[in-house]
Amino acid sequence: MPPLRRAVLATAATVVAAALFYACRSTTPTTSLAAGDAASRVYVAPGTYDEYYAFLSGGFSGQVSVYGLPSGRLLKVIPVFSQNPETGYGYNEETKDLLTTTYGFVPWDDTHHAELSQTDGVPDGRWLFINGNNTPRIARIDLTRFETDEILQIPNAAGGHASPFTTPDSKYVVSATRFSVPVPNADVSIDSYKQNFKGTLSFITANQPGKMDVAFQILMPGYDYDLGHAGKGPSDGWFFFTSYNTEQANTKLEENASKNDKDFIAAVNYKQAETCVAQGKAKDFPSEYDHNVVDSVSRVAKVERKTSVKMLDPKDCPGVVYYLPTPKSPHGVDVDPTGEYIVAGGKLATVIPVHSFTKLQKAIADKAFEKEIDGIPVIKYEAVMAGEVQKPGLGPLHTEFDGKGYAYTSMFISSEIVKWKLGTWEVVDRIPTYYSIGHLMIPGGDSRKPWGKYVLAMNKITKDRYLPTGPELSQSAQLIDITGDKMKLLLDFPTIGEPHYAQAIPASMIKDKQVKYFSLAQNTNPWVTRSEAEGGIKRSGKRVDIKMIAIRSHFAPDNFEGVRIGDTVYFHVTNIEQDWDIEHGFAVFGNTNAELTLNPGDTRTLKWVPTRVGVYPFYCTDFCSALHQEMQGYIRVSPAGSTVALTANTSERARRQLADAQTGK
Ligand code: K7E
Ligand code: CUA
Repeated sequence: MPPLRRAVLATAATVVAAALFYACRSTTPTTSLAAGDAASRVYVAPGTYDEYYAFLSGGFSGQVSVYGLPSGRLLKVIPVFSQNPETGYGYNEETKDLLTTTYGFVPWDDTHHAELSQTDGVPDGRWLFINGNNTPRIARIDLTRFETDEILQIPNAAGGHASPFTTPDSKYVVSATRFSVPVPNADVSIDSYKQNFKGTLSFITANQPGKMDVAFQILMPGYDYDLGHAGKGPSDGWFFFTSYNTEQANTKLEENASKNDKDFIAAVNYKQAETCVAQGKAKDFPSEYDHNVVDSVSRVAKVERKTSVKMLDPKDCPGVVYYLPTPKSPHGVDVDPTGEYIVAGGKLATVIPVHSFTKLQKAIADKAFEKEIDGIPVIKYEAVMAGEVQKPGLGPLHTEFDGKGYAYTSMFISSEIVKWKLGTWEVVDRIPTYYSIGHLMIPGGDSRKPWGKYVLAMNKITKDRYLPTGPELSQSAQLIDITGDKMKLLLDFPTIGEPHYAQAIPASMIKDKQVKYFSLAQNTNPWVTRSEAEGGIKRSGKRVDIKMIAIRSHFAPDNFEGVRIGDTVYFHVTNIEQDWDIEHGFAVFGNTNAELTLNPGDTRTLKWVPTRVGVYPFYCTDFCSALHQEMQGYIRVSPAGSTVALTANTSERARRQLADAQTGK
């Protein structure tokens, strides 16, 4: 959250003071930082598993990190929007195209919101979606492989922040523009903001792997659209987005976008939008965007360039959007498990405002509008407001639910989580966090049926919590028990990048569905090498393709000659192991690219442009066996125009190892 981050740095002293102030008023004793039985509550004995998978956004790392809860053990980093030399993601030829956009190859992005797919309003463990914030995109991660499979670029948008929140059936995930821009983007004066800048709300079809697309976009007034959540139960069919900067400032927003007492939640009736689109009321709007998909059979990513979207103007579709006045510069918008309450986090508000879906329906029927903006009726605050949580603390941002009638709101400025009761709006408990909490997460906590049990606080500042590591300290997550009346701190653990949102799901819903290896017989990578005999080297002009296998503990072939300066070499390496977790790696001396990590049964390709004459070793980078250090080979590079013959040999040693393996020695 860059703007708030900046604010933090500017007012660190105030923040700490506020945190202390609130801590003193807290009903939780702060002298004992953790619950007495905390150690046993988070202890996952060697050889046993965690109860939940937690998926944390990596913020400016661009990736997802997977932790076990309650232990806080890091299980994996899933590369998504940033290249990852650890695995070759975004470097190897098979995955590079996942990071292609209409702006070219984008090797980095900023991820904010991890969102599990849902069935009937409950996370189902099929996929994890996550947004790219800077160059707006949405990625789908397959949870049988923990791999990114698909990335869709969002056109006519800038800052894909309110994303990728899902409808209860994952028919759609959404993306909204945090930064309004000219739509279509054009060379105009920035001072013409009020005339020329627009927002868009995008609905992306999401329930078929490999087929994500922009179903339609809704053209909105030029505000900043910040976060969103779908309705559920009675409010199923609606989507809610917060907006700020309804002042439409284009400079010094910290002051100029903080003037209005209330900004808006946009309540979108997306079933109505579907109807209008079906009736031809949306315009075909020329828009270039890329859809990148990993082919499920060849496992090679491909780019498809799209050229148009359906753009719906609310003026042409009455009843599609209403504005709900909401104090003050709201950030999060969260819908409770019953689907009745819509909770906003007004960063600068002194209350937590809650809207009622029932009242919204009545206000629409009664036309209880105060005005209209660009065809969007603005509903009277009193007509839609269900209640306000009084004196919750300072800087409410995000709310999650435990499914037992309570809500938990993160308070950024006063650094705490506040627990309050839906319906009575009374604060019933509070617990300090260290420090400056952003998102918080309860397993299933934005769904129809939260699993409850824990709330995870994800904090921006960790001063005093961990061993110092130079000027920048780790960001921090804190696990808090919510099974009793009082919240209890159980555990601190550091995170990778900056966590914004996270989601968690019972391990039992994912762990037994894991792919253990890829079938070599079904590998349709065009450069697959299924056996030693299929390996070799081939020249086509200045392109040289090398096909080789990796198996414990050799490459074959492993000696190559006949490559010349001016050639581009592609190493196509197939790991022909057919067993779980038997990985190999591949790296070649002097390469300016990365290594390859090879899953069993997988083919990956590394591009190498040799620039100097000589003999270059390559080796396995993953310690795979007792003879891993023997898993090496050489490639000879001769001058341009050399007549050295193009050859690929399998070394004596490799042949011997193979013979030994075959005779079971
Ligand atoms: Cu509040 Cu990007 Cu969801 Cu960060 S955002 S905290
Ligand atoms: Cu293969 Cu080390």
